[in-house]
Amino acid sequence: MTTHQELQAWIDQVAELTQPDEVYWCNGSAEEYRELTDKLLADGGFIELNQDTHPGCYLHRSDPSDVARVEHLTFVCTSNADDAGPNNNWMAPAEARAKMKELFRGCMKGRTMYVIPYCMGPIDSPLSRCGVEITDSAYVVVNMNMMTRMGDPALRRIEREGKFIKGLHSIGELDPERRFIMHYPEDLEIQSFGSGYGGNALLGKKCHALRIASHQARTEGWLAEHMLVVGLESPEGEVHYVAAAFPSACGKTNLAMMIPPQAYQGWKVWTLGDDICWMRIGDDGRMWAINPEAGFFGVAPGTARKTNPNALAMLDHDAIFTNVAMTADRQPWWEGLDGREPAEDWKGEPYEVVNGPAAHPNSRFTVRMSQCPSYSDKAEAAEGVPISAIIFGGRRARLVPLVMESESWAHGVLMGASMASETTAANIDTVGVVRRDPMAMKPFCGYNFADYWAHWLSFADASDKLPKIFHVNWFRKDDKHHFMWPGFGENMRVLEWVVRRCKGEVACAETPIGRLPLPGDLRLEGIHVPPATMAALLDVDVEAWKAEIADIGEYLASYGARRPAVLEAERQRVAEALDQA
Ligand code: OXD
Ligand code: MN
Repeated sequence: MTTHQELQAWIDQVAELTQPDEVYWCNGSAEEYRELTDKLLADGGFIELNQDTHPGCYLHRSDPSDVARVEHLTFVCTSNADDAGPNNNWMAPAEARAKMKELFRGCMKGRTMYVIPYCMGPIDSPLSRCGVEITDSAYVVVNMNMMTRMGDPALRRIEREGKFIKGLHSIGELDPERRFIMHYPEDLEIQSFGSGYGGNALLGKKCHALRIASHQARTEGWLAEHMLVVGLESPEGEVHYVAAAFPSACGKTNLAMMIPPQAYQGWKVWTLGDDICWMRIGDDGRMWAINPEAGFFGVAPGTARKTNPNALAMLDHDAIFTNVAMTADRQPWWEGLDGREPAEDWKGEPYEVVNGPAAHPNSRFTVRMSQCPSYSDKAEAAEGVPISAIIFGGRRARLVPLVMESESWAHGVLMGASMASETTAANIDTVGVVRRDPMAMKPFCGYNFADYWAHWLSFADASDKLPKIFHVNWFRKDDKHHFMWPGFGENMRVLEWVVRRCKGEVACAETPIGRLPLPGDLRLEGIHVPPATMAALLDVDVEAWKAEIADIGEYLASYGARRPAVLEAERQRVAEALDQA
């Protein structure tokens, strides 16, 4: 089925090992999508939702033990354990391969083996990279159809280029005891067994576009990041593109589809991606980015008219829902959605409050990016978009100001490397536990974080037109545990300051921890944030920051001798500035 000998040999070898009834090469056509949907409807893999209110929408209920990524069963298998680093689970490649071979042996008997050639990124972009996923799940194929550019055009590119990432997936028996997600970055290969859930099974996403791609990016001189990408268009029609990294549960999808508030009449926010960004320095010295994905695999609960009207608008046709609840008239439902009532919960039981949430908290929607009302016309651009600013952020009830700009690229890398988020404790009286999640890549960096920071730092000398780096915190709370900043669309006010800084239009306050807005430079008309609250949001508590910087020092030191000296020197520079403040 292909002129690519290595690919054909691999397919033959996998078929011999896994023993499927048939091998099917996916072409990515609309007809194929319809046939697979019919098959899923016939065998119970899909439940038809109300086709009058939600044409082309289907519900998939996963095994109740298979509803999330499994970090403890996810391994990076490098020849040398130190290359995977303390940030990853490691297994020797030979041991991992032997273990997986036994799991895969005969696992596709009675099943179809689907071969999915796919391209991460616009099909004609030099920044894109291709892969082939082999899977025994039709649910995976239809999801990959929305999430990637898959089928014949991708296969032609693979045949032309020669190089592709090998991903082998089987749902196995969905037994949590026989479940592993293995990555072999040195061989550009992924093996996943025993899960049908998104991040474990749609191998183009976290496995390829982050874990393997981060390794590939290091060897090829680019960056594969866990970042959303948006375009911010001013009333004058000038667009600035921003890439932003936040750990889970910090509103990345909402920010990616933000609608500017009333006071920002004439401004537009354009969505390019909500999860992953690949960037490289272009011939002009600027950083150019693409979103390798073609769809959204978003968390459904909390998606509401108030938080994300654009997401709601794209979810009433041609979408796959996984583990959401259903109304009596078979419309999808999740917590936060008003105007409808759940009748069946995510397990298919009659909904009872005592059984917990109706939709699983990690229930998802899969939808093509082009269905988003704020979809950018640059999302398919082969050259990508030029990035003006990189934003890091976390959920911090205390200490971290609403926004700050780094002094330099190295300082920005320190801001990213020391990023942290608080666990969202059920008891609002407990300050959440602060967990470091550098660049929001803790579960996704396919190699040693120390080497990853060194790779980030290496860009400093590569160009004098790099994006400016910022850090934001939408989640500060006052003594009464109320959020101090309104968030959501109002974050536009912070983004405007970021853009104005990039354009050199506005001055700033120099502080030991970075550059902060001067009073009055954040536009506040139309919202009520009292001056004392605003001052607190932009305050630098020197003593508390000394403790934070010491804690960051301990964290970086846990990476031992591989921790880049430049990063530690930068940390000491900030520590000394605090001592002198
Ligand atoms: C995701 C995640 O699913 O980051 O995107 O966990
Ligand atoms: Mn993510």
